[in-house]
Amino acid sequence: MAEYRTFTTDDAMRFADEHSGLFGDHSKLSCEEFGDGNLNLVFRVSNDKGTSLIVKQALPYARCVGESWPLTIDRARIEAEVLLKHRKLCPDHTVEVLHYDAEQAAILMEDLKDYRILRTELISGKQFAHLAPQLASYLAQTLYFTSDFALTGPNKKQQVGRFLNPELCLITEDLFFTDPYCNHERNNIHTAINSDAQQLWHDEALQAEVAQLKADFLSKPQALLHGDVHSGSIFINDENCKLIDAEFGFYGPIGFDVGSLVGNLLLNYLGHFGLTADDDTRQQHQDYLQQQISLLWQQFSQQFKQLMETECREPSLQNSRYQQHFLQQIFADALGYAGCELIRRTVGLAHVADLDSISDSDLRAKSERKALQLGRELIIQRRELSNIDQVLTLLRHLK
Ligand code: SR1
Ligand code: MG
Repeated sequence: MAEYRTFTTDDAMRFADEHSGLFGDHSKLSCEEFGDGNLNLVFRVSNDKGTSLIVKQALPYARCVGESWPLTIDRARIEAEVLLKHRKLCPDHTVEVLHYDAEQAAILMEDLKDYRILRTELISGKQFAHLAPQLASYLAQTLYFTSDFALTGPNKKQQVGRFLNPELCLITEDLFFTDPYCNHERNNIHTAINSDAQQLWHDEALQAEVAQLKADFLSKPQALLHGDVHSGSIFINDENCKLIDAEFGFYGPIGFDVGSLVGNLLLNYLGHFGLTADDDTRQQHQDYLQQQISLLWQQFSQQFKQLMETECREPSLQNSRYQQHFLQQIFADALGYAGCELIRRTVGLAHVADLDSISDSDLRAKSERKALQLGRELIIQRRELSNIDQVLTLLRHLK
C-alpha cells in the first residue's frame, strides 16, 4: 500500500488478507471497527469459518479528543516492536503480532476473542487465581531481560534510543504528574469531590514527591516498559491472561509498570465500595484483590531476585547488597506510581469505569475520596513502607 490513509473496513480486510495467509481468495470476509480506546482504530476481520484477526491502525491524532490533538503514528512501530520483544521474553502472556506496516501505521495481530477485558471482569466481580502469578511472571521476565542486568552497555543504549517515544511519554508526563496537581482544563472532576481535588493543587508536600517520581520517569531508563499496564490493557480468560496495547512503551523505571498494575487493582478494590451493595460479596471480592496484590509483589520480587542472582551478565551488578537495594527501590517506586495512578484516574483526563460506573453520586464520591487519600499516602510514605502487608493495612484503614 502507498501513502498513509485512514483505513476503511475494506482496507482493513485487504490488509489482513494480504499479510496473514490465513484467509485465502475464496474466503468471505467481514469486518467491523470496534475500537473504544483513547487513540486508535481497531478492526476485527473474520472469515466464514470463524477465523478472525485484529487490525489496529494508529490515527494521526488522539481519537478521544480529535484532530486538535495531533499524535505521531510512529507509536504503531513502538507498539509492534515492544510486543514482539516482550513476546520473545514471555510468549504466554503477550499478544502475538503477525505483521507491522510502517507506512500505514497498522498492526495485524491475533484476535483474543476467547478472552475478556480484565477491567470489565473485575468490575463485575469475577476472580481469577492465575491473575497475579501470570502478571508477576510477565513483569519479571520482560523487565529483567531488557535491563542492564541482562544487556551489554552498548546494546542497552541502542535499545533505549529505539524506544524514546517522546510524544507518548509526554502524554504520561502531563496526565500522570502535572494535570492533577493544578487547575488544568484537561482535568475531569466529579463535582461532588471538587474541594478534595482542589486540595491537590495546594499540597506542596505531595507535589514535591510527585516531582521526584516525574523526574525518575524522565530519567531512569531501567528497562523496556509496556508503559500502560492498566486493566484495560490486559485480556483474560479462565486459564490465561495476555497484555496488549504497548504503544506507551519506552525505557523507564521498572516500578512504573509494576505500580500501574497495582494502582489498577486498588482502583477496582475502592470502586467496589460503590459497585457492590451486599457487604459479604464486596468483602469477598476485596479480600481476593488484597491477596492478588500481595501475591503479585511477592512473586514478581522473588523472580526478579532469582534472575539477578543467576542470570546477571555484568560483574559489578552481581553484588548482592546492590541487588537487594535495587529491589527495595523498585518497591518504593511502584508504590509511588500506584499512588499517581489512583489520583490521575480520579481527577485527570482519563478515568476508569471502576469509579465512573458507580451510579450513586455519593457512593462514587466516597470511593473517589478514598482513591485520593490512598494515592497521597502511597506517594508520601513509599520509602517508609517496607513490605506489601503494610500497604494492605493502609488500604484497610482508609476512612
Ligand atoms: C489520551 S490517552 C489517555 C490514556 O489512555 C491510555 O491508555 C493511557 O493510559 C493514557 O494516559
Ligand atoms: Mg491503550
